[in-house]
Amino acid sequence: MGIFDKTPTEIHIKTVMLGYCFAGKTSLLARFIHNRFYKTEATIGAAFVSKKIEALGKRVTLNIWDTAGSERYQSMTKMYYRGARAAILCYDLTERTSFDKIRYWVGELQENEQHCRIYLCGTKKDLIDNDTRTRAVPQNEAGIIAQDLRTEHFETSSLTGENVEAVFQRIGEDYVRNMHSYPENQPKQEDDTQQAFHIGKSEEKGTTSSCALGSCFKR
Ligand SMILES: Nc1nc2c(ncn2[C@@H]2O[C@H](COP(=O)(O)OP(=O)(O)O)[C@@H](O)[C@H]2O)c(=O)[nH]1
Ligand SMILES: [Mg+2]
Repeated sequence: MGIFDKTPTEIHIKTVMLGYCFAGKTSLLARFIHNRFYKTEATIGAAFVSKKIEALGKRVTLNIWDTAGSERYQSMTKMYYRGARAAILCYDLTERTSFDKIRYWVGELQENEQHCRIYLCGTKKDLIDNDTRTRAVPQNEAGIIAQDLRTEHFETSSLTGENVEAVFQRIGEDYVRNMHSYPENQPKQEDDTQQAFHIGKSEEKGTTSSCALGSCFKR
């Protein structure tokens, strides 16, 4: 490895789960982490999980934040978004309301973290495979939104596992491919005004501490 190689030895990607409640966020995460589908209670018991994958020949750790029920209050804490490099924005393919909320979540995200890529994810595909009449969101409509927002679009099933790995794999690959464009991988400057900015930011009024994320609201 040469001195000009700025590739960090450890690659961590903060990923956040976003979307309307019951859209299937926790189930998607449970399928990815435990390769299981929990029919009645999708809780995996934590607001934060971590998994190592390989992407483009590099070991990457996905550090994934789930909402622990706080999405019901719509506005997430700034801490949730800060530093996120990927957002899995879930909507339920059989539930129109969850799809109509997409732009809301995109707005929230863009307001809070400009370096985050969005992965649009239509969940519960198995329900549609069983009965096509349950589809509430046409594929081309979701495709148009995805194009508009410059996001990837996936249709997944946490019940069968269809396409679940693919979402997380893509996150890893996109990050590795674009690694040098992120501020955390830029060469460090001693007199860093950006750092001062960040310190100021963290003391901003209304910023809630990370324990707000940990508090779990059971259904
Ligand atoms: N059939 C089916 N049901 C799902 C799927 N994903 C989630 N669900 C169900 O949808 C409900 C909400 O899922 P959950 O993961 O808790 O959504 P969250 O509120 O966004 O975290 C639960 O009853 C899940 O069992 C799926 O892929 N297929
Ligand atoms: Mg959940």
